[in-house]
Amino acid sequence: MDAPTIQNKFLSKPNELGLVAVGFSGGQCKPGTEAAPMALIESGLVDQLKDDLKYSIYYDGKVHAYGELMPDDDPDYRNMKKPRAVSAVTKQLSSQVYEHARDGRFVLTLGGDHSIAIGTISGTAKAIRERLGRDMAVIWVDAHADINTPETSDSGNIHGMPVSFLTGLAKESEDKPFGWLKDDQRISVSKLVYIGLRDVDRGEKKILRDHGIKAFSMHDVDRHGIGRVVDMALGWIGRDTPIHLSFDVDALDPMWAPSTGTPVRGGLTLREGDFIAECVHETGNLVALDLVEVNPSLEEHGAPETVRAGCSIVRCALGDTLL
Ligand SMILES: [Mn+2]
Repeated sequence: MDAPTIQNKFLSKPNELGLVAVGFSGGQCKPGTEAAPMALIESGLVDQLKDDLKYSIYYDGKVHAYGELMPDDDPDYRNMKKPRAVSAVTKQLSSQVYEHARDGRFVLTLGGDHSIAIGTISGTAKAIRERLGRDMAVIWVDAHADINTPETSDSGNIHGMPVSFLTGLAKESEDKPFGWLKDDQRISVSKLVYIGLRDVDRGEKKILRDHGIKAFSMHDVDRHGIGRVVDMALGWIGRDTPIHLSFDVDALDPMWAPSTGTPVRGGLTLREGDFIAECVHETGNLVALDLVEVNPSLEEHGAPETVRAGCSIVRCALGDTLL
């Protein structure tokens, strides 16, 4: 492997990579995703990014569990489970990601469950606004839309709600959980595009329709093929827009990524997942990537398949090529 040849349009230090390892699983109920960052790193991911793809890695060497931020008491609020814990973690993560992005580096965040995207995307969006004076787009690759408001959610698990907070469909006053999230940290629903959806709640379908949010489900992947779908997704957000890619490993079919908390059959192949990441890299517009919902405890022998799939997605998004 060699250093990427694609010129990045929006990073001032494109060969620098800020890595944030988030060992937090409080946005849902199954323990295990907090172990994913270490499993990914131990499988050699960071060494590959450094030695093969020639990135300078900026990493504090820690998997952050944010134990010091956990409240003693965290009763449900607006139907949300662990609202104060998730709010405190994502607020802290937002500033960690912001610091890397403000310095003009790429930011890679290894989760953790998908609630952490409230932190990562808010951090990148704010930094990109400050550095470049422009809005960022988000490509959300997932089996689920994760756009429930607290009120439309059946489960109350916040990993099903991050997009509603990030787009401002759900808001809170200053003194309440997620009240820290401000408009300069949010994204527009018109700059959001989904790929891979196949398990969308009824309330979420209404939200997607009512706000005209662009979404490519597995039906669209079947109809058009992944190549056309990625073209259409990139066309929708515009060819000259910074992109934050938030990749939930459950977008992949459980055949390729079985170790995840909410697997849904009928998903992307590993090649289709890699292809999305490759194409987004090729735009030269990618400024940040999340890889979330790998759960090593749900597969015997520490989830080798799912960890390998996750590593592959990350390498592709960072410029690895087949030839
Ligand atoms: Mn998700």
